[in-house]
Amino acid sequence: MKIGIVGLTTVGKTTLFNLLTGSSIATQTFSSGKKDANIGTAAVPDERIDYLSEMFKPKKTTYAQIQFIDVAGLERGSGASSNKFLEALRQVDAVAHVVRVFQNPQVMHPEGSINPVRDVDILASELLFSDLGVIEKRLEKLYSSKKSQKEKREEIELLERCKVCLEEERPISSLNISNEEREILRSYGFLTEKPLMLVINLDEEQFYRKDYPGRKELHKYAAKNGIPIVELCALMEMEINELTEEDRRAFMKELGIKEPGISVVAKKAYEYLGLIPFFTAGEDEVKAWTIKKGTTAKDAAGKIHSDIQRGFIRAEVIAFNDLKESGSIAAARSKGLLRLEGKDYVVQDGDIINFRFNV
Ligand SMILES: Nc1nc2c(ncn2[C@@H]2O[C@H](COP(=O)(O)OP(=O)(O)OP(=O)(O)O)[C@@H](O)[C@H]2O)c(=O)[nH]1
Ligand SMILES: [Mg+2]
Repeated sequence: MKIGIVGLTTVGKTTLFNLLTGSSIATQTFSSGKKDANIGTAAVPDERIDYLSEMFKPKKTTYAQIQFIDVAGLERGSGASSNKFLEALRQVDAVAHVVRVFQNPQVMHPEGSINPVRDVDILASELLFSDLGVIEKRLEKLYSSKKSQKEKREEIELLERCKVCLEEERPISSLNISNEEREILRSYGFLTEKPLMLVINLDEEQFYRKDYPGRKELHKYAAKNGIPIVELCALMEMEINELTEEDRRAFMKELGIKEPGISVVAKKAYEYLGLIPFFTAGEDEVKAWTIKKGTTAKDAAGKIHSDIQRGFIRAEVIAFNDLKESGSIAAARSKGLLRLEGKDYVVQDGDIINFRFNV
């Protein structure tokens, strides 16, 4: 899974990127103006993987992974023209919009004050303009060629619909489009078509208080538009991350951070995108795989290898909690908790699966 990090300038995007991916890209109190994207990968913590790893003592343990792409900050009114760097985000699965609410007199807020709903709106328009720019360019090309006008009628009509939608200041995600149309749009990677989540960047004091200017309005806005919100303190958490494991735990407890930022962001993203993990476990490797909710055993097998999908015979399945309670695969088997499932079985969150296949 790929998540793009966007936001106004100096809101803490790169700080968040560092926190999530364990990178140490330099941050400054002024806009970096850096136009090339930072790309990094985060392992999604999962206690179940830790547990399985203890049990199977594999040579390798692989957590689910999320790739994060951090781009330069957007400014009000920069419009389609200066948004070339947004190209790096065309193929992400979701967009995380970082919104500043932290107070920091050393860092200027591009709008001069803390107002999260306003900032969410500004960013939404910038993404809108960016998509509009892409559409206008493409339409111009299609209209200028008589031949493609005939051949690409469907595409032209669809783009015209998207254009009207954007001109009415609505995201493309609000359009009712068929699966086929979605396929046509895919290559464009429209930013307003992507699922959006908000990451609110708090300071320590706001974090303790669990409040900040504009919180109520923001939550109301997000609820109305069905946008998930994550609230965290990127800078504080990043600093804690530089400590030893033991100190880190102590600090997190003291500061009331229940879960590390990557966990919170990953959970929200999984839930929002309708994704779940399943596991494979053995002496060689314990590994988390990510699938869409509702995926059948045979399709899940295809995640691992197309041969396993093609030659699928059965799936040997055990729910994580059943295995944990039994203590071992053998004990679970004798209790009848190890099930044999066919190709249409719908894989559940936390299933541990051994695929039987024939090539
Ligand atoms: N107090 C406080 N300062 C923060 C926090 N997050 C970021 N900052 C500071 O804000 C400044 C900008 O942070 P960056 O992470 O570089 O922001 P950015 O959004 O990547 O900035 P651009 O890429 O230039 O748009 C740095 O000086 C950070 O230390 C926070 O949670 N609290
Ligand atoms: Mg940055």
